Amino acid sequence: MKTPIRVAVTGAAGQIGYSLLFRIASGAMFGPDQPVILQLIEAPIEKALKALEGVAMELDDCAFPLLKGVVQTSDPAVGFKDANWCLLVGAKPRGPGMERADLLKDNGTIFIGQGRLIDAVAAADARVAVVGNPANTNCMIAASQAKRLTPDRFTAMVRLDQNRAQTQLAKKAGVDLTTVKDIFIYGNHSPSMFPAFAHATIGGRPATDVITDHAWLQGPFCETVGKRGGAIIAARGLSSAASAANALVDHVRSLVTPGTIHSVAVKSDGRYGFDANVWAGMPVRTTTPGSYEVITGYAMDDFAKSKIAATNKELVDERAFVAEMIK
Ligand code: NAX
Repeated sequence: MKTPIRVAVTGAAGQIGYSLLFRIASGAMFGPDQPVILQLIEAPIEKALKALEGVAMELDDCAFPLLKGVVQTSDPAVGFKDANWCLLVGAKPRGPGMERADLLKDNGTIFIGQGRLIDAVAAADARVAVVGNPANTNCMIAASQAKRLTPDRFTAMVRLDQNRAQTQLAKKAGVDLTTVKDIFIYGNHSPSMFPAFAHATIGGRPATDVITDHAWLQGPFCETVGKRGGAIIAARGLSSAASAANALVDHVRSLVTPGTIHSVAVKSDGRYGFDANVWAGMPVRTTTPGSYEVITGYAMDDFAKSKIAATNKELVDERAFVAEMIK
């Protein structure tokens, strides 16, 4: 039996948490022979902590063979202690009439604290995956506080966008979605993101040869993927949760599986036209479990360049809003 890995999850009693924890405990994230200890962190709010108790009871009731312990806490110093993976799902939602700048600052405060604590108490091999929005900038903020853990340990999730894009291409082409490969998300996890269809393949052929309606690719396809979160809220009355949890399972599973090529928001070093030091979605190849290299060399045409410039501008603007906080 392998040594259990410790997985800290913030926002554990929230919507995404409720879909996510059972998948982790069942082995979907780290594999069928990897035991886990869940370290569940909630905001210090009575209702949230009570709900967390209920979630922990349900985890018990599943009798998952791989689940070797559950910690429930509102103290992140306890929750992140010795964690090998820190999944930062909890965040303050945007309230009615709230300005984006205020949302960025409120969440900035949370992610500064969490970044510092993770750096101080998490395991030496700790990896961090940020889901709570604005995910890219929250990730940058958390990483900015780390002295021990290098910036490559901090990733933000754009996998839900990749999964959405893959399905949309398959539906348009009328093919099984497993035949759609190499569709990567560039930039921010927001409607400005760019799903780079020109590099995708369908059944081994360029997606742009299979889908000849290029106006659809440039227009409705990009828009549908970018605004899918809003469409789900409009239909369900709640934001994406099961699909977001599933995407986080995919994000981490891909990051622990060498050879996998997938979209991850990582620290930019200026590649693909992104400003250095923003966290931007781009294609990576997992090298060793938890580590990756950015795939370089995808050529961008004028359309792609203009989309990347727009999403990069949004990331740079977000960074400007929180610049004072992360000095
Ligand atoms: P919920 O509001 O259902 O749950 C969030 C939970 O986080 C709550 O239980 C809350 O008490 C807790 N929380 C808040 N601050 C906390 C803190 N400082 N420490 C620990 N826990 C804290 O939201 P849910 O639907 O689960 O979504 C969570 C986050 O994911 C949101 O920020 C959401 O915008 C974001 N999303 C990101 C996606 C992505 O692809 N990157 C897609 C889905 C989702 O919209």
